[in-house]
Amino acid sequence: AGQDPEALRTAARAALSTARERTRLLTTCVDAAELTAQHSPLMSPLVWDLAHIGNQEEQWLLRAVAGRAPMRPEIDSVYDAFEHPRAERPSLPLLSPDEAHRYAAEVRGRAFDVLDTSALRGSSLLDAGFAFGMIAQHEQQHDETMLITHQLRRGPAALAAPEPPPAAAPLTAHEVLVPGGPFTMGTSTEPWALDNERPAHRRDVPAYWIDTTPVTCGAYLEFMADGGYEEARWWDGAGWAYVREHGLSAPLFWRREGGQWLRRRFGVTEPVPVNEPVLHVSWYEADAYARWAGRRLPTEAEWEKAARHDQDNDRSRRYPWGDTEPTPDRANLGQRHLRPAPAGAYEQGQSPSGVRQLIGDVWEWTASDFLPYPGFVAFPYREYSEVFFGPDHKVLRGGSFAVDQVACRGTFRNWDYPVRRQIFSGFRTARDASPEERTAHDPRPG
Ligand code: AVJ
Ligand code: FE
Repeated sequence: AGQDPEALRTAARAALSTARERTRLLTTCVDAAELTAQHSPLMSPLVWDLAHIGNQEEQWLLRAVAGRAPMRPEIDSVYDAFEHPRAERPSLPLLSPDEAHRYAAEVRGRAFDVLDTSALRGSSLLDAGFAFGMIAQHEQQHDETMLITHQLRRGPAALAAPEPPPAAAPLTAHEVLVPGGPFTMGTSTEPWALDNERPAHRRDVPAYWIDTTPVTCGAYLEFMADGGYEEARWWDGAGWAYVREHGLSAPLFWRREGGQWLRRRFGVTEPVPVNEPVLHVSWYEADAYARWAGRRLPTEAEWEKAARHDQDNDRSRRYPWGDTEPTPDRANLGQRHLRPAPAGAYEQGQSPSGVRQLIGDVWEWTASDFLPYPGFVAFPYREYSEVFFGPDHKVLRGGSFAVDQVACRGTFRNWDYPVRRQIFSGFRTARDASPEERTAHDPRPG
């Protein structure tokens, strides 16, 4: 989005409309009983997400931006995510599916009027259409959340999508060496970047090796077959306690039958696809696999440097392939496909050093806690990021097949508890470069 108000308006309208099409699909492909049911204590009823999407849009675009009076002040507390944990939401006086659809549509009509008449500058909320971009991202984040709910739902499939592309040209290497030295992490210029991605700052990252693709189900099966879940030495202490207590022995949605591993995916059971990035693993499982493989998870800075740093001119790109928006030949995003593409797909989307599938396919766990960047300022509300900073949450990067491009870029940061695995989470691994590799490849003089 440039600074021309008409171009900004067009971009904001498109982002909001794309989100709403997806929201409609996710909330009309099942009946009212399925929309109001709670399919897992970890998730809200789908109808809660729907009205919450409308309510956030009303609060930010109609009230904060346009100064309008609340349409239905009595529902604000019902749709406040901080007042009511997810497990509690089914017992709230929720709008019915019809009411929720109508409310969200009414808010949207008025939000488009605001967009058409707004100057899109003059305040940090309006500059570059930020509030509209933020609300489009918020809706897409809930569209991913709702897709997780669909994955957890029992019963026959309600959603279908074409298969992703196959693995492209064979990989020339399974890992690449990223030279040591500083790079610019985060952003101060990306117009719709959220508060936790800001500001841009220099980060020195010593040389390291990183996998060219996410870890596959086939590789993960080797860890399982080697007794990975039975040996404490691979696990973080808290992770070991957790897998023992809950008797975990495979990724979520996997089960073994007749000597074969199967997994359930959106209502369909299929053999575990060995070439596909492993999905639905917790941070603890990712961390244990990496240790078993003699490796480790990349830090968040290592992930971002691999995804963005252009060594030739010491510049950080918006995406691994450059600064242009994602296209279907570069990244698996937006629920276009309802699964990750096989490891090695999307050659067009690779980084200059040949690292693939950094954007899209699976969210990638990193070694890092979710912490503010130096100079962080909460904006526009503390509850988006600030209240989650600290050692309880680990950072995930790169986006999954389930998230739209408006809510995914080289700087985008997601976070969750290390036990979480209903999310579309996978990982890749890294390792330190040897002392010789460090000095040989550090571009700094002396
Ligand atoms: C950034 C994905 C962790 O879903 O809890 C949605 C996004 N924030 N509504 C979440 C979000 C407020 C958030 N994550
Ligand atoms: Fe929300």
